Amino acid sequence: MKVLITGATSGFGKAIAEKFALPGNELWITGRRTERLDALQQDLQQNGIIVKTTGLDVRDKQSVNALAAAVEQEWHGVDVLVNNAGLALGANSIDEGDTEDWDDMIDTNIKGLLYVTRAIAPLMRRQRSGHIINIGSTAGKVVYQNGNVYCATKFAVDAISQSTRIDLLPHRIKVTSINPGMAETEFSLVRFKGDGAKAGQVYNGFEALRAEDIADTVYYCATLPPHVCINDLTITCTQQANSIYKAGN
Ligand code: NDP
Ligand code: 8X3
Repeated sequence: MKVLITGATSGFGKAIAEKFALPGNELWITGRRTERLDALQQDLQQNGIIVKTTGLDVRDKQSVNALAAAVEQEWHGVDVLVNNAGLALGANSIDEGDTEDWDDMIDTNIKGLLYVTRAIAPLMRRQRSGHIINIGSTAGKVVYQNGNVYCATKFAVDAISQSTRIDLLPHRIKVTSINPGMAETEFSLVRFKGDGAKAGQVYNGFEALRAEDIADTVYYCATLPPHVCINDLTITCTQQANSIYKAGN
């Protein structure tokens, strides 16, 4: 299986790369922090896995198209695309939000995902197979206070997944949207701009999902028989019901 992953430098994306690092699979890992990509590549290659890396900011359309051209030249096709790169920035009331943060979230979570899909889907169409796995969120199912623009981007991912599935139906391309609840990755550290204490508080008092839980789920979806597609899957830790309802200890 040839697997292309965006945002593989930490959290879900890194765990997904590690999960798929099995004999017979080839990985193409991307993200902006290239030193992390190189370290992960070295780590996985020690086990004999072929891993390619590309420093990629999904907001940069030209870089995305260059990646797709390289993938076409070297792989000729892609079996699984995991559109994972994404982020939340800030958690403010709509009347107090930082519009720069809004731009970054919209450009990454919506437009970046679209650019990558637009560039890679034709390779799948040509081979008449493929699987696009979009990482959405419980925030794309139920909004929460101060989630406003982040939630909107994940609602957009939900809509894009649904319509991509319909558009690519004639080409035998699967589209799966995986919607995780709260998971302890670097997500909150990024959201709170490096404030570790604030980020840690988010997960205090309950056992959140781990990156490996999502990697296992992605792997399960990607290894079902060719005639089976999980369209939409919401996964939370046991102490969370949705974006709003959580149980403490
Ligand atoms: P992390 O912060 O640990 O990882 C985010 C990844 O996205 C990093 O590899 C980062 O790489 C990459 N990324 C961010 N911006 C860009 C960009 N412009 N171009 C390319 N890559 C980028 O968080 P998670 O692993 O938790 O997040 C992964 C996805 O899961 C996101 O889409 C997030 O919205 C979603 N999610 C997270 C949940 C959680 O609670 N953790 C729950 C539900 C969904 P780099 O900075 O090196 O570019
Ligand atoms: C991340 C989950 O609840 O922090 O998508 O928005 S949440």
